[in-house]
Amino acid sequence: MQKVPIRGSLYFLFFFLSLIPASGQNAGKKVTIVTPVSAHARITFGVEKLKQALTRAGYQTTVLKGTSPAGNQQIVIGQWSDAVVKPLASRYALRAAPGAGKESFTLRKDAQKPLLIAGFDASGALYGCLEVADQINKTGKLPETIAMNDRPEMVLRGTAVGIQKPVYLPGREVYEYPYTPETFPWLYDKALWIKYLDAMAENRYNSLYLWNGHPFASLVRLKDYPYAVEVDESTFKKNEEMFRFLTAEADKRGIWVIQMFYNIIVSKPFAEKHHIKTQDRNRPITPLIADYTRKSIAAFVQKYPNVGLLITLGEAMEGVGQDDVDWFTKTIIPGVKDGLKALGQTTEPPIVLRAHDSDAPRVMKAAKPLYKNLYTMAKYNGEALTTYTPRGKWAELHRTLSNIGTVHVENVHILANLEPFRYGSPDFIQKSVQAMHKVYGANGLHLYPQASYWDWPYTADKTAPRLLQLDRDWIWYKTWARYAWNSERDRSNEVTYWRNQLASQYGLPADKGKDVLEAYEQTGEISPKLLRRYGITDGNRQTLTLGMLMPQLINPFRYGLFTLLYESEAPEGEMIIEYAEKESKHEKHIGETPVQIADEVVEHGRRAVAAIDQAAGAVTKNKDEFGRLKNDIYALNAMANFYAQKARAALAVLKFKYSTDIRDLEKAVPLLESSVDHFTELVKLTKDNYLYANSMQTKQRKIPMRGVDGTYKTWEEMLPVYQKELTRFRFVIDSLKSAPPAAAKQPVFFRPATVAIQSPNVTTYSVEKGKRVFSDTTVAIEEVAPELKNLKGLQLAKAQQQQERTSLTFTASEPVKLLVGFFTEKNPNYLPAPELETDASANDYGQSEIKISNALLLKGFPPVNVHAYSFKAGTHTLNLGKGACLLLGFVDGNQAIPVFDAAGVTSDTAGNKKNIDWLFE
Ligand code: GTR
Repeated sequence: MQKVPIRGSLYFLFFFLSLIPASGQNAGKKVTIVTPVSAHARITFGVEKLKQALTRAGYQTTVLKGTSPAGNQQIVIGQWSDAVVKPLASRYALRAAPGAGKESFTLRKDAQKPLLIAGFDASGALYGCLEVADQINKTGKLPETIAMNDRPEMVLRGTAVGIQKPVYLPGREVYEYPYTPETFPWLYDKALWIKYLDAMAENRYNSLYLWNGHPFASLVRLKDYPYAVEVDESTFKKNEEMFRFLTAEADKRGIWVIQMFYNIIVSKPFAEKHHIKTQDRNRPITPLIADYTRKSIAAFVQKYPNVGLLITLGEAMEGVGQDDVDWFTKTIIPGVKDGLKALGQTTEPPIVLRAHDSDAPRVMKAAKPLYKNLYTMAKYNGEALTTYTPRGKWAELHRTLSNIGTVHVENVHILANLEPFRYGSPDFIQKSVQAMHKVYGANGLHLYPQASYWDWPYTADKTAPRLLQLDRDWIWYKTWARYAWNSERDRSNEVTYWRNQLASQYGLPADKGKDVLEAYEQTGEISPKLLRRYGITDGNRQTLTLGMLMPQLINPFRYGLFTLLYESEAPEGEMIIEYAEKESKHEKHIGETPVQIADEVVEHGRRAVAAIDQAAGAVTKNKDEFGRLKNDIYALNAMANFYAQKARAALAVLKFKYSTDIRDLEKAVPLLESSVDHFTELVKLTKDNYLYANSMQTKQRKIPMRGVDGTYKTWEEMLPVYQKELTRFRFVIDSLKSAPPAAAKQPVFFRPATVAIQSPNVTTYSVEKGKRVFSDTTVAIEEVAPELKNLKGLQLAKAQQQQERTSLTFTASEPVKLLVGFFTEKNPNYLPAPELETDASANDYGQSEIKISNALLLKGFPPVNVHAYSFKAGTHTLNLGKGACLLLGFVDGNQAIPVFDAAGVTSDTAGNKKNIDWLFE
């Protein structure tokens, strides 16, 4: 797999196809298919598909191997270099077209002459066969004449399947899912795999990525670490059999299987034996885990030499840094090479490096001299679909990776803002693929399921039996594949193409097919626009379709706003808070505004509903599914209206923040009421139709509500929260009107807890104005939220924190919470705050959310946000990363830590000047 020098779009040198109208008169007509003597499995597979199409059209087929063609009802199939192909190719005066490359093919038939299907390679010949089979299926007969060259634009066109679950397994951490029939019955379902692989081939996908934390201990046994295997003997055998079956069937269809894994995770029995954790975000590389991993990879490559590897250096490994480089170049690549050496093989399997939570350009620089078959991958729009005009820092990273000279693959990752509704806007997707090429310089696609990634193979629809994603989301797979093959297709032809697809799907006349397309394309704008203009994050800690709380709209920084969403994954524009601030200062607005988006999404919803209603009466096929699609369109319309009204209410409320005029608040009331009405409608539409909104049902889920124990995953559960917000808001307005603003709320002081600290040796300080926070500088507290005043902070050396990770070992006789202060600036000198976008373990101690924003000010430092880490009674070692942070002391574990913004209490310089969240909570 190498980079193809010329793009497919340029390669459409000529294409014409003339077809005599289908006569239905093929019965009894004989066709001979001629293939090379020893044809590649892909060619045999292509021939099989072609034969099926011919038989369906009434032809009698015979397959001959290696015989020269005679007579016109012949199809000759092979690679350009095959002996069977050469004579016919020279009869047509054809050879591989200039620039023809991997996976390319040529079809040629003149009237009364044989049909030639010539591939650059076995995949090309396979795609040639599939193309002819498609033509026969469409027209009911073999074309009389044909002249066509084609090849894909993108080098890698892949889909992902998560061998993961919506919840953690008992006693396990994130991503730790051994391959067993109990956990993944579908993984051993061969018929399901065949169905999936056939659909992939139909869409010309050529790579299948399997995602898992640590697959090796389910698939290989190591001489030096036999105890690391984490499945029983019979499961181990089943896994070997399943993997062999899958890779062989994939290969027939021109598909590479690529196994993904996270670093550094070790198997549970291995961890237990060596008294280490299975994963530890802040663990440095040790010789033991390096040796174990290297040997695991070597054994895997030796056993499955045709399987590629997708590497995630981030997540379970110490953040961005030299460790990433070392791990990739000294453990992973040598592991692959050891495996090849043991096999006596030199063909390097592909290694794809993810730019996730690691400095991929730096790692690639070190790795390129060591290994040839390298690729890079980065998320297209984070864990969402937001824009086809990506820009900023994130686009820079993609371009840097594309410019390395290896192929860069675009990862359409979890679609956290689309779940669980149907999505299939050809227009949005075509433009996105164009952006992948033009803005990012990429030449590969890696596509996640459209929804329910963590719940593969099922969708979230409440049906019995449950629907398969593969069936329900056919249009998702088809659109991306179509444009990955060729993104420069003419829009008006595309409208015709999709109109016909949808008409045939639902047994509709063409014009009604166009209505369905319109409904898809109108709704296709709603979730992307909403997230990029109102959202907190592009990550899957936010479920957009469940709505957002008012404080999340008016004070997004409190919720760990992921600013990259606005800076890189949205067109230039303004957030709700920026818009309001500019309004108050009478400044000019720039780019896409929240007000504009509120109007636009309502209009998209209106048009989508009108379009789907127009088609509804004419549906003759797949009626149940059409009903569900229609319901989704209605749901998206309700959601668009909910957000529009709530955003308008938020702007009115923010106006009050600047004007302090209660009339501004009163204007927000009917808007907020209306948003709750639309949400009530959304509840009605989803209650009997969906099991959940989001497939990740773990503690990483944060927005709109915490997802502890699988709660707050339906609209029904969210409605009372929005109703309560409204009730509170009305009440506060009444109180403001009837009485002057109440005296400031009395702070609730934290109750300090006593623990025995084993290491390091520290002195403590009272968390009060004037006290020194570090042992090696004179920096003292300038301002602090009074709630903290009884706590005893731990004085650490700042310089040491910046050089080594901060580690604390202590014993608590009762449950405790440790309050940790993070500086609110991304800077290598400061310990990064827990970030679920790049670290799925960032909530293991319940620490991911900001408890007190702007809690503390030190001179010359950015404001400090406080997070809380919870511990049971016992002895613990907490490993934080490198960088300065404040350990502000232990609090009684039974005391609830309220979430609030101390800005204003501390100082006006603390970022978000005046807090008005109390209007709603
Ligand atoms: C995280 C996300 C995970 C996973 C991961 C990754 O931020 O929460 O679910 O998708 O990113 O990219 O591997």
